[in-house]
Amino acid sequence: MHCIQIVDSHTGGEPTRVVIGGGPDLGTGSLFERRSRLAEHHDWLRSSVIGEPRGSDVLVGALLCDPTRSDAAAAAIFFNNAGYLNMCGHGTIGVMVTLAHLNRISGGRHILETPVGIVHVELLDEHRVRFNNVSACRYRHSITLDVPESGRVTGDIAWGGNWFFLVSDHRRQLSPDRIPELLEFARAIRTTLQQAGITGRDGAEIDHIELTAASDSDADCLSFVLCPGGAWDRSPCGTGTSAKVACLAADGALNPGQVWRQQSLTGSVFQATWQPSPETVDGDPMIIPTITGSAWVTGSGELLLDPSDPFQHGIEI
Ligand code: PYC
Repeated sequence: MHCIQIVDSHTGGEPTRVVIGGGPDLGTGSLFERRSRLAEHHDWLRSSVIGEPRGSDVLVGALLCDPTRSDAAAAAIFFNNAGYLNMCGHGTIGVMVTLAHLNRISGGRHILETPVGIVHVELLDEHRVRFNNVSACRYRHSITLDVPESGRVTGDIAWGGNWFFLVSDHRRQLSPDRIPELLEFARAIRTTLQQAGITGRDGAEIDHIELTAASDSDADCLSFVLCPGGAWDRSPCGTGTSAKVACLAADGALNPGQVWRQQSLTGSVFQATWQPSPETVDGDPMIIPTITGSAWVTGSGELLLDPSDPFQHGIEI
């Protein structure tokens, strides 16, 4: 029997399952290299932890790894039902609250390593976390798409730690009773992007679709994010909020330091600000988004992988 030790949490309703023991030995090297090793040789961990019957399409996993930097509190590789994420904002908040729950960190500033770079994080209290995300930018402005059976939409392509297509002219109500329709629409947008060969920089797949609308609460924006594996993000999506802020910054619609509050369909809110980044990409300016949100630990325990169980590594159909 193989045992995997986990701690579960949710950030604004979006679950994170942190693997704290029982994972494979990924050897040494950068986190990016270790993520490739995990994907190529040990994908059973992802499918066992996230797949049914133990997990669900909504769940995001985070494998805790030894950091390469001596000043980093931890390193994490994020994954979901479809594969491996570059960065995960709600997951970062979940990892930090989990580390605090385990008494591995105390309040204050910490460094978290991710496969796409260093994230500076501050544990504000038992539940609240603020982090400076990896540098973000808008890549393309006002791309027009003809989405079969849905009509014409215009959106921006932006990097917020993952690739996003952000649409605000969708003529749809963002409300919980419309979720099946929103999922279908967002999936159709993603398929249209793929069929048209529209990508992020260097041909990167745009695997997150973000629909935004004005909020009737005190938030600045309501958002609905389709994740790569087909689920919608119950949180406002940390990388999605970063991508949105990068577009606002590029439009001159949000000043450095000005607060932006983005709300998900569950009602949870992330607060964001931005500052200029010293990094540029192909001569384009980048920003550093700062995201604040809260997480709660919901459980801890062991997953048991019994070699006699035909679904010990999850159901793969
Ligand atoms: O918070 O960045 C995020 C995220 C990505 C996918 C699910 N959540």
